[in-house]
Amino acid sequence: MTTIKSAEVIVTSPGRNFVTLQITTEDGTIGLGDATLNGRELAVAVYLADHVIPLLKGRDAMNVEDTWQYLYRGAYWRRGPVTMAAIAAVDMALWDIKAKVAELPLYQLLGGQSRTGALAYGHASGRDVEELKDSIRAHLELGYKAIRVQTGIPGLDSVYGVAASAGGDGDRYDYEPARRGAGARALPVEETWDTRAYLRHVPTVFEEVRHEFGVELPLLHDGHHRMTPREAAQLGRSLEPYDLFWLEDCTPAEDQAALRYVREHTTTPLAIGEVFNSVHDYQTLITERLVDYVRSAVTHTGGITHLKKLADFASIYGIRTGFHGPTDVSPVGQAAHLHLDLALHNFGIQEFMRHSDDTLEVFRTSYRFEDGLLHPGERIGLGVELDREAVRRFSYDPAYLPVNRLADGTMHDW
Ligand code: KDG
Ligand code: MG
Repeated sequence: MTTIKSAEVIVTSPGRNFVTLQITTEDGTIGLGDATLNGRELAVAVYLADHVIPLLKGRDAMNVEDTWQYLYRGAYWRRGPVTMAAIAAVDMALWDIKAKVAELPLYQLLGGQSRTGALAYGHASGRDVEELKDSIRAHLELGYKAIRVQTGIPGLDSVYGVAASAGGDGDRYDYEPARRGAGARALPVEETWDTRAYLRHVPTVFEEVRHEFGVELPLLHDGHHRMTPREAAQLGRSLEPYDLFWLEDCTPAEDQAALRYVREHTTTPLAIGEVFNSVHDYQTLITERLVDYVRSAVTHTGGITHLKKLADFASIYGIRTGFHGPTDVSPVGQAAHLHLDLALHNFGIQEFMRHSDDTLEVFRTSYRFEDGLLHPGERIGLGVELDREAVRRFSYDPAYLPVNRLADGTMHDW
């Protein structure tokens, strides 16, 4: 019997917070879904517990599409990160169950293997160029075949996304951007930002990196939504000689039309979408071919059902995927990405940061990283199991993403 018997929200914090939905059917099949929304975790946990779980009992777990539409249309209030993360968790869990019932790894239900593994990119960063080069070397030694390059900026104390720069609280800023400010209350860390200094410095860094590591290595860069269209066009142009794989999130993502200006002024490939939660957020970007890669995460874009629709829509316009895979997407969400990556024809690249050892104790995964490629493994379903004893060891610990201010104190975009 594949009728849903129960569903439970599990919040755990093995180094960072994760929200997981576990759905159990009458015959005891268990499905897992990731509902983690970095810095706003409890909003999704409550939405699931109070508004979604009561609707699930008695539904047939096999009807994945119908349940998706029921939760999306039934809410009346469409989209939004909280709603879409909650729907995503249900959707992932139901796909997990369906693949377990079929006794197949999930990618087999999504079309089977289009490739032997998914090209992954890792995160290299450094406070200065020497530290950055060391980080790139370390990633190459680990087997990475594509590398995201982030750098400290002279004159700025800390830069979001740069491991080891001092954060607003003076601690090392290892790559977990959600942290607490100083003091008893968990306020967001405040950082100072200077776009002109950034635009001056970044091309000089890519010059040195290309000089040292050659022209072949695929290099990526994340602008974290910090530029105006004109500034983004300037950066895109100044990076053209260094032949980037992509420039990510150059402008604030909600302004789709901004990418028209950027596109007209630079041939640097563009990627966007980690903060999007619906295929509708991409309508202009895709139909006008304003980007080269769609960056959604399965967790924040309504799950496997909706992400597959996005990928198929993008494929019609020759646009590829590059799903968002930082450590705030849990191993459950990352496993879902890998099954899609293996199956989708228009797969481009997969972001990959290894989760901490504590996290991997809580979430027992079957996926593997070998020679620069990720593979979801052959375990049936998503291939992730939750260790309930380990879950209990790590209780919720509030943390927020930092905010940026300009030198005059004004809040800055990202
Ligand atoms: O929660 C925010 C992070 O997921 C984000 O900062 C990571 O920009 C990011 C990336 O590209 O991985
Ligand atoms: Mg990003």
